[in-house]
Amino acid sequence: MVEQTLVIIKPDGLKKSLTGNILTRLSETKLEIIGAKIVRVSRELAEKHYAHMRDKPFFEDLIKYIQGEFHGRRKVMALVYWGEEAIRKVREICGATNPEEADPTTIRGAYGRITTKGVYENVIHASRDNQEAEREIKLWFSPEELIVEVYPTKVVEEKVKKKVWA
Ligand code: IDP
Ligand code: MG
Repeated sequence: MVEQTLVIIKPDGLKKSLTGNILTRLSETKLEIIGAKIVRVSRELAEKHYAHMRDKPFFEDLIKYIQGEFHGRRKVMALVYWGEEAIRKVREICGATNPEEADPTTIRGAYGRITTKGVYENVIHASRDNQEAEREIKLWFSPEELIVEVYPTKVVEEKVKKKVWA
């Protein structure tokens, strides 16, 4: 089945100059990138992204981590990969959530670490299933930012102030 999945290269990945390595690993999947951008993650976006983790004891650290507060880099790279079995293929290359348990040949196994404070700095996020992918892609990307219309869209008329090039 053709699917789409959200990938986020987390602030530790960017700080450690791993972007190239990670994209190279992901290119082994032969999937297509249909959207990509650098994002400064707001508290609101972070909380929505990790809404399912709200009750975890490490929730605050998780929010700080994705916002880049531990790395002095307030940015992440967000990508949408598209193609046959995209979700499984990307999750496989990412490896297990706990970087110490992740297979060393996976992205998390090779580059992740657990800090002495207990934060899993696992370098990359990837959607777990179709439902999560849809929720996350719609949260991080607008339809115009993707070159494939992966979910139904509608046209609305909106009067909004926006910044344009001067
Ligand atoms: P996933 O990223 O492999 O899908 P989730 O369970 O969705 O794993 O957790 C989201 C993120 O929360 C993980 O990527 C990791 O950064 C962090 N996390 C998950 N479990 C733990 C934990 O037990 N301790 C510390 N951080 C955790
Ligand atoms: Mg997850």
